[in-house]
Amino acid sequence: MLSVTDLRPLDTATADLSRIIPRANVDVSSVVPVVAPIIEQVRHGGEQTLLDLAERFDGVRPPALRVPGEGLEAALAGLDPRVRAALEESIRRARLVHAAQHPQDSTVELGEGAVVENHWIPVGRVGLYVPGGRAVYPSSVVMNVVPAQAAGVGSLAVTSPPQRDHGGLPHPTVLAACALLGVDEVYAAGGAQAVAMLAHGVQDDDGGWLCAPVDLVTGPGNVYVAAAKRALQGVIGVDAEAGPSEIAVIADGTARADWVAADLISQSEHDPLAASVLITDSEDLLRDVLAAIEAQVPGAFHEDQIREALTGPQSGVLLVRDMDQAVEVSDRYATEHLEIQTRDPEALVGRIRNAGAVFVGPYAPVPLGDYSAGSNHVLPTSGTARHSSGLNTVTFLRLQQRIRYTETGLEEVADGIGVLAEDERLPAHGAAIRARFA
Ligand code: HSO
Ligand code: ZN
Repeated sequence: MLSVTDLRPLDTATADLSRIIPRANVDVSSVVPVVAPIIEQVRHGGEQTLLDLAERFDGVRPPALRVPGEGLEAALAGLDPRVRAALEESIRRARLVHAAQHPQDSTVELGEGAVVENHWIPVGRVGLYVPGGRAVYPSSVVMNVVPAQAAGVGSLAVTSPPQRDHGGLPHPTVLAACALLGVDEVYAAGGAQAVAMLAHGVQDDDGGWLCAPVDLVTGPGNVYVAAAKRALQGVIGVDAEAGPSEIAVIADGTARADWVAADLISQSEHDPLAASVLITDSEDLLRDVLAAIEAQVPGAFHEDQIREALTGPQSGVLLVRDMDQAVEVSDRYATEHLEIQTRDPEALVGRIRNAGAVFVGPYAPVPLGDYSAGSNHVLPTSGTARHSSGLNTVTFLRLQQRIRYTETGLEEVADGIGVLAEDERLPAHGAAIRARFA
């Protein structure tokens, strides 16, 4: 099912790999003009506008935009106890990992009377988007809410598409996860309209806020959600774009072919555009993985979607000379998830620079991170791991510097500032310093 590209003869250090490395053709910018009128509509509309849009795009009219407290409690009461226990364990692990990500404030003394402090301050109000179209992801509630709470965000709104089968409310397990996490502000809105709602807010008839505007919107979504986040960037902050799932596996001849196949298939069930890439130096493993895929896919729950994803241009096998070339290619690909299934994974892991998350060894498959490792599953896709991180506690913090200088401290650098200000032809800058010593 996977196509094979032989990179062994290629000098991958210098070659242009952009056409060789498998990649989905998702063009978010082309969708921005499609979502622009929806954003405008929401900006000038109210609750009814959002309910109209839900009816049009989600095929159901929610009873109200905001899910009432009783709706959250009922969802939690109706939650399967096994699901509840599993969610609680995911939350417990994620809280431990995300608490450890909180940076320390610091104070730096640069001389007598010269101090700069670094303070980490939580974002005031955030909006968390939880998808609910092709699939419903209560696990994404955990992955969005936990880092925001670990950062100390005071005001937090979750929005998720209304479900036809659930009377126009978001999925009950999504609601139950919100309740478990202590989130009581939940909206039945999805798509571009939900992002617009969070960015511009929604007023009631008396001019009060039904949904107050947020400062930052995070969370994965489809291409319309991504386009709306792009269009509204500036009005709000946004996290890195998380597109269709990607998995790359670096494996050698010692890897278990059936496990590698299972992991590649696991992410392909998310989306027909999901990417599964095997990077290997072993023709034997390659043959065995392809055979294992052929054996495992027939009868799979999402068989059609898996086939489409595995045969798409975004998926494939890259045959490399050795593990050095594997690392080089993997870094250029900059995958969302990277698994290392080799004889000595530790020898490679420190050399990987570009990957949203690295799963080390045969007992750390990607679905572990999707649910219960404690790590976050909202990760950068489409090569953006070169410059961006997955969702984490720092996503919800801002660094504020406090500058405390006394007369003595300022005097010490006054001449230097005057010289630099002259050099930049900004004499008023120098004058503001000199005035204090006149
Ligand atoms: N693998 C997805 C996250 C997820 N998996 C949620 C299962 N549920 C992110 O790429
Ligand atoms: Zn997944």
